[in-house]
Amino acid sequence: MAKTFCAGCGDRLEERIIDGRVRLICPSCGSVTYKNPIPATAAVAIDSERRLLLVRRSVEPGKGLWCLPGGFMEIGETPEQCVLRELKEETGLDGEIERFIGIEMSKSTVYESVLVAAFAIRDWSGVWKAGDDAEEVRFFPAAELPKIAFQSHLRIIERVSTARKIPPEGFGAYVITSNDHIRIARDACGAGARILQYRDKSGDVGAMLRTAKEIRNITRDHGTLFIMNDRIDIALLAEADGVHLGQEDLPLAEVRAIVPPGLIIGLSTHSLEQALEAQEQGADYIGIGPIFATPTKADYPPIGVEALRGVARAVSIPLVAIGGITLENIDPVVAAGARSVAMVRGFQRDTSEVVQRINDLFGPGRPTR
Ligand code: TZP
Ligand code: MG
Repeated sequence: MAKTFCAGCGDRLEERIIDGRVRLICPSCGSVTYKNPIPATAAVAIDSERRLLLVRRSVEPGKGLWCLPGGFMEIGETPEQCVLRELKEETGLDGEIERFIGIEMSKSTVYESVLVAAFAIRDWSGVWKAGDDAEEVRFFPAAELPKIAFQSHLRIIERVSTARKIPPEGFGAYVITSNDHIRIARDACGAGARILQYRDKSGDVGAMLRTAKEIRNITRDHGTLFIMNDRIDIALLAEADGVHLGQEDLPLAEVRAIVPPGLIIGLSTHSLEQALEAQEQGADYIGIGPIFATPTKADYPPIGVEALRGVARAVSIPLVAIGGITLENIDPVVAAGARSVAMVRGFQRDTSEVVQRINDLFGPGRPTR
């Protein structure tokens, strides 16, 4: 849909450099025709099984591929009105705006450049029925998404999906900070840790927030996932990737309801029953332990590697073995099916070397569960 003719006098437009940019100008009347991205919206609706609502496109561009429900804004419409109208037209569903997710841009063969404002939708209801430029409506699990028509939609999905952030083969070394949190974060990230948890029981929340922000910068620079232990407020304020909850913290479902979609929620479990329950509740990963006796969690009886083997067989979500693990006793833990190993004391000294040694243990040829 290239702009070729002057909308005012119909003469053929010419390209000319104006203010350092290539502009389209009419040689007859001198008016400039500007090219701008076209504003559109996209809806992110997730069902109780955390599947994502997609529609299959019946028109170009991207005919036959899938995308988020959405479309172009009409004059006189707010972005919120637009996304709810498009949702209704394409899927038959009514919904409410939960929150603004963000803006992503797409290059388009037809429209040149599209600006997509994405909104999370809650309390959607009605009977799904494809309409308008959609020929099919379906909910997809995050791990089984079809080919997505637009780069902007893919990036929006990446923003809201936790499953896409978690490596299917596990994290390898799951580093938990203690004492000198910043130093451990720097060394661990520099050595290739894929995930780092900031665990601070000091109770000084002001100092914790400052440390969390610093750890956010370090982890971001290295592409390491940053998980905040216990504190949802600090996780959100420091823009962590996730929060790690214990059995005595706020219930997972309640936390899920107040955090942005895409925030990873991990849960500590201490038995097979708790692990299955955590999976059922929709935890993104589970910590299981203590495997061995540990002064770091002295009140909890160790569950042993046989119990770990049972849990590794029974659950399908990522599993992190924790508690009393050292480089000396890690082999049976790996053999029992752990694909990730978390330590507190174990990362206090020689952090870089220990991270590398543990990551190496999870290379090709490791035991599978
Ligand atoms: N949860 C279960 S055991 C444990 C936590 C936080 C502590 C692990 O610490 P260490 O020093 O690696 O034994
Ligand atoms: Mg805790």
